[in-house]
Amino acid sequence: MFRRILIANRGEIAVRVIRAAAEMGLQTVAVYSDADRLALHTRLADFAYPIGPPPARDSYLNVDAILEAARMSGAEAIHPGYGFLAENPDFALRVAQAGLVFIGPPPDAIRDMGLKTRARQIMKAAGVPVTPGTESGISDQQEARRVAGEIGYPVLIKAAAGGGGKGMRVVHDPAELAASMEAAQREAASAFGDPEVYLEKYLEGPRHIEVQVLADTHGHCVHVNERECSIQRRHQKVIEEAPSPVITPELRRRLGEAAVAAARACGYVNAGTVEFLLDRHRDFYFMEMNTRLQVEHPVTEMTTGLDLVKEQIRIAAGEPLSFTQDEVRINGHAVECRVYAEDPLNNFFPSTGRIKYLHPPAGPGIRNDSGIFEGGEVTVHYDPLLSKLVAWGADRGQALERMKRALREYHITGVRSNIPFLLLVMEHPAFASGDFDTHFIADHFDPETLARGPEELKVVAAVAAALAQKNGFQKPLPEAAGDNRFCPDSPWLLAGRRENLR
Ligand code: MV4
Repeated sequence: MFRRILIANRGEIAVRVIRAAAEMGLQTVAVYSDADRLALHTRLADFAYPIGPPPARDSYLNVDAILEAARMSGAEAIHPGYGFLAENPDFALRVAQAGLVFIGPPPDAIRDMGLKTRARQIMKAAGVPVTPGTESGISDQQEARRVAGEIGYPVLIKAAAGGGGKGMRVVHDPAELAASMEAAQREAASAFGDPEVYLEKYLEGPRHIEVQVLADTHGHCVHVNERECSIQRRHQKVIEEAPSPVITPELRRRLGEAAVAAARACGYVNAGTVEFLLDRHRDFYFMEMNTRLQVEHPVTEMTTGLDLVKEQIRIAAGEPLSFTQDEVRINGHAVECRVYAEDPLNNFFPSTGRIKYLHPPAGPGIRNDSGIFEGGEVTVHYDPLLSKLVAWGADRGQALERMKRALREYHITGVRSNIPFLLLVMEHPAFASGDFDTHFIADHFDPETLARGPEELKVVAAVAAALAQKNGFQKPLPEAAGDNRFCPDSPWLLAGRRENLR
């Protein structure tokens, strides 16, 4: 086992990795940009090295600075977290060339799964179901027209170097094909530096189901169940849960076997995720393989009892998996909300600023993986994720009740957050019933309606005004609604009490 590892990341995931390493008795090395001198990960690690100015390309993407910090600190391995360098095969290679261990998959697996057409070739050859479509890039209009005719409309144009929805175009009619293909190629070229696109049959209203796999260096590979990730907004996941409300034990076994076959087919080692689309007939198709620890890994941890980061570190250190497929269980249900610094009343525009007041939720069944603190700043430089709020329950109903309770407890001022929006989703009958697909948010939440704000807010504002009038304005009003630290009889606080709203 390693003695010391470096975490090439920031925010909640750097904190998450530091905690796993600390529990294993390992020393931790943080790297930080000038913007993160006082950040949580910088303070929690045993050692911390500055790696450059705030923009990620000058710091968290600066391979030379990170490798130099590893050398100076005496770290033996590097955990990349997610984002930044996590799925960069050249970084994984550089780490190995520096005589260090990359806590992640082999560079070839990262490269192969990063090329979506190559991934489809490998999966098809391994007998993993893929959506009807092409396994190589398409360059000219004639070929596109011919292939789309064979597959049958609607078809989806995807970027070969892509993923995450960029460069994607749905085509319903042959007349739209040429223009859509040019647009997709342009978008792919600017987003990925590669204009290559390919075609797939477009599945309407699929669910996004992904399977977590773990593979060691001794040839063992297991799956540790699925996550339901259909609740997303513009290809950004918002709510994830485990298990999926629609997966039966029989379907879970088949999905799991397909995921393990996918991992084996690309020579996978370490933790990875195989994403599938599930159609209305409960048929599933390989979509992508993510060669990193995922943001939503906690819902798997809460329902299996595993610590996926510790498993990653043990695998990287050459240890065999300590359990077999038969020993994997599901205990209860877990749901995760991604709490973002964005304004649901303003088309989810990112919200930056200093966090003036923070009261994170806690209590039975609640886990809040967070990288923020009171006095900390949310900047334009990094991802606007504030924290990942996870609720566990003996069943889905209890997990959802706990999540709603925790969202109502969660107070943050200084930046806007999507917490009110998350509550609206939690309270939606279609979400509660489990009957939803990847279009859920687009279908049920109109940005203009959201921008008008909830009706209750108007009632709360009217009651607050009346109470302020009645009590007189003896106390200075807090600077923002909800900031009641120094104003226990704030009209906002009083108006929020049920008895005053009756
Ligand atoms: C699809 C699809 C329907 N049919 N592929 C979106 C992100 C990228 N990873 C692939 N995506 C999709 N691929 C076929 N053949 C629908 C989507 C899709 C989607 C997938 C997962 C989660 C949310 C989504 C929202 C819209 C479209």
